[in-house]
This record gives sequence, C-alpha cells and structure tokens, in this order.
Amino acid sequence: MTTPDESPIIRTSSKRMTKGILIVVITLAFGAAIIIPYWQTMINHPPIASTLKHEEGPPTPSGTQTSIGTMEGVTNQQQKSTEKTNAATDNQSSTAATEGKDATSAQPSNVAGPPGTSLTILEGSSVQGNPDFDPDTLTVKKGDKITVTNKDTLPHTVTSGASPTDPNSAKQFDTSIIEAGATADIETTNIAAGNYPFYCAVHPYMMGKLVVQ
Ligand SMILES: [Cu+2]
Repeated sequence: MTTPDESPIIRTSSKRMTKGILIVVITLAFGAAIIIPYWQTMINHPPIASTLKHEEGPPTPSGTQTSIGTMEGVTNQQQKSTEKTNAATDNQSSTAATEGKDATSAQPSNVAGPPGTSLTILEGSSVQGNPDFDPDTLTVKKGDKITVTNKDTLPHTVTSGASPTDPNSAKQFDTSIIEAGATADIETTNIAAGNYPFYCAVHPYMMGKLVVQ
C-alpha cells in the first residue's frame, strides 16, 4: 500500500536524482568559495573574549574591522601596543648601532677614557640652575659624530655660540629642536679644531662646551 506522500520519492528518476545532487554540490561549492578566502582572517580575528587573552595578535588591517565599538577599541589597543613594541625595537636597534660605532671608534685610539661622542640633556634641564648637559664639556675628535639624547620631558636644542645674541650663534652646529626622548646627531667633519661654547635656544641659560681635537 502506497501513500500519496511516498509516491514522488519512489518515482524519482535517476536523472532527477542527479539534478538534486548537483544542486547540493553547487551550493556547497559556492559556500566553500566564499568561506575559504576568509578562513585565515577568521582564525586571526577570533571573537572578543579570546582576542583579550591572545596578546600577540597581528595588527588588524582596517578593512576587516567590525563596526562593533568594543571590538574596534580592542583592535586599536592591539595596534598601539604593536606600534610601541616596534618603536622600542627601533630605539634598541639604534642604540645598539650607536654603541657598536662607539666601540669600533674606541679601538684605534689609545687615549685614556672612552671617546665622548654622546651628549645627554638631563631630565630637569629646563629648570635654571639644574644640571643640564652631560658632560658639560664634551671632547671629540674632528670627524666624530656626536649623538645628542634628550632625556628631559621638554624640547631642547644644542646650538653653537655663547648665547642667542652671539653673532656666531648656530654657525658651527645646531641640532634645532630635539623633542623629549628624541636624539639628534652633530657631525664634526666640517668643524675646525677648537673650543665651541653651546647653549639651548629654548633655555639660553643651559650652556656647555664642545672641544674638537
Ligand atoms: Cu632647553
């Protein structure tokens, strides 16, 4: 005994069966074609809860960011921390490069004491009376590159001359503004041997002396 409901299935021809299977296969293929290109992206950007635990996630390309506010916040924080890490790495590598240069330039000279190619602007330098440049008198050999590091929280300069009214002000060298935490180089290749006072253009009471040998 056959019910009306069963009859269409029983009567299905192999041709119709093939058609049906083909439709299913094509649908799956389309689905796969859509999902597979984004597979890696989905793995890289799991839901928020797991993103928070996952500290070293790669920076998100802005195009794939979801519009959920919290998600953007998390992603931005990730990007910031990644940038910080990059900046830190850059600083380290530049420091390493400087140290490497110092070490190599130290070897040929038999002069006692390390060659002074580093000038530090000490923290608190902007307050008159505080120690400012370290060392106060920097001695270099002509041709040395001086690396000035601003360890203060304010911008400073290293400008040749005794004061802003000195007619020779900034004639020999001038770093221009060095932002807090930044470094600047002074080339001494074109500076004749001699003594050169210098000061900070922002705080003219900050004074030091450069001796080029
Ligand atoms: Cu200054």
